[in-house]
Amino acid sequence: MIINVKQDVLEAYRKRAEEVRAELEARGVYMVNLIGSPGSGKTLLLERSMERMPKLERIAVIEGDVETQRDAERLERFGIQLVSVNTGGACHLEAQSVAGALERLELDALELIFIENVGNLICPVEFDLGEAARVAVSSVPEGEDKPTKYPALFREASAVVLNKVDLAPYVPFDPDYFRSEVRRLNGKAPLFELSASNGDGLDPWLAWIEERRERRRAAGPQNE
Ligand SMILES: Nc1nc2c(ncn2[C@@H]2O[C@H](COP(=O)(O)OP(=O)(O)OP(=O)(O)O)[C@@H](O)[C@H]2O)c(=O)[nH]1
Ligand SMILES: [Mg+2]
Repeated sequence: MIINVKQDVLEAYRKRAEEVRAELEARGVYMVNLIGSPGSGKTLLLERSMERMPKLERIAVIEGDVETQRDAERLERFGIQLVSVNTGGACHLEAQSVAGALERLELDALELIFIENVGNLICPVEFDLGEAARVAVSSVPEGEDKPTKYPALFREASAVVLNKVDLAPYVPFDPDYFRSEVRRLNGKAPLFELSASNGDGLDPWLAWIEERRERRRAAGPQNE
């Protein structure tokens, strides 16, 4: 007898992701899954965003990393709810571990949850975590061809961030090519070109998040 373990496990993950999504929707909580290469600036984007976002007491971050709590430690100063998930080698998070992280959060207090996925452009893409939005984080020094070479992430994204625009004068990067490739792959996702380092271009990104947080909060039963 052949047992297709992989199929069963993936099916279990998919089911768990749907349960997570339904629970958060019912509670009026908006969850965002950040996916990008190691060093693309996911954590710095979160830091810069936390510096400007209102109602930090209603925000949580789930930090996915292969090892260490380093990224979670960088966010401690904001006093937000934080859970660090070490995958012990795996190159992505899956819905089971996110569900476990949610159990450690005080969900009733929350409106917005960010997941920083493990730095990787490939593995995390096929794992639905139950998020409401998936954000692809790319950056100038990675080169303009990342959407072309890793299309699945960009095709599925709810939004695309192009980070490190402050480095554009110093490294070869063709912004028009990047933009046209994002558009070719994904006609809907907004593209936010910004610098998490100096804060340039951050406002449209923050407005996009806040608009979604507010819409979800207003629809949530806890606020009726
Ligand atoms: N010049 C510049 N550097 C940046 C910018 N954003 C991030 N960095 C730097 O890039 C490096 C990596 O940033 P992180 O925020 O740690 O990247 P990450 O995506 O969280 O990395 P992993 O968690 O390892 O996947 C750090 O040295 C940051 O200071 C930016 O907008 N401009
Ligand atoms: Mg990080």
